[in-house]
Amino acid sequence: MKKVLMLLCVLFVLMPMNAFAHSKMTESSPAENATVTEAPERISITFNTSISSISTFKVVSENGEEQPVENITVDNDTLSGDVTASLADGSYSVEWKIVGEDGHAVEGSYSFQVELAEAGEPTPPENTEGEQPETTPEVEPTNEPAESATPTETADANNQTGDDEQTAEKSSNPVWPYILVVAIVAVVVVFAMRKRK
Ligand SMILES: [Cu+2]
Repeated sequence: MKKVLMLLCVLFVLMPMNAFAHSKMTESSPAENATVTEAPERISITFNTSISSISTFKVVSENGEEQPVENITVDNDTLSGDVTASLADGSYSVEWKIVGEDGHAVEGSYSFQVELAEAGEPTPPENTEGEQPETTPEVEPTNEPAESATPTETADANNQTGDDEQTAEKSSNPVWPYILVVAIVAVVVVFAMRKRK
């Protein structure tokens, strides 16, 4: 009996750390804290593990109004959905609720800003392509334009590197060792109880 107890202790100590590591968000589009100049039509959130298909999210404006999101789908580690309203300027929070690979429900949120291009600025009509003058310095060059252009780009770059990271992490951190340990513990416990009789 003592041996069995000792074995149980050893097994508990050996329990892999990933038993305690819940799924977490790694990437998103729009990116966390990003400022986008076009209303996003689609939002996607990527996690460090695959997630259950019952996972969902909602988009809430800064005054607490929930924005319509349709076609929420889960593709392995990515949760995404279509934003059917054209989001106006402001801050939005994406509140996600998922069930991770380890079966645990996890929730969290992040926010992004929408700052649409100024309404006074006319969009160049597409049919005058050939006639466009080479230089149209209508917008006074300040420091701001560069700033608003960056977030979208960095978001894309992040997404790509994030994908690589995830595949690497997934293969080196599988769930089955944890399941195996739980199975062994169960067998040992049953065995110990039988011996007691
Ligand atoms: Cu967990």
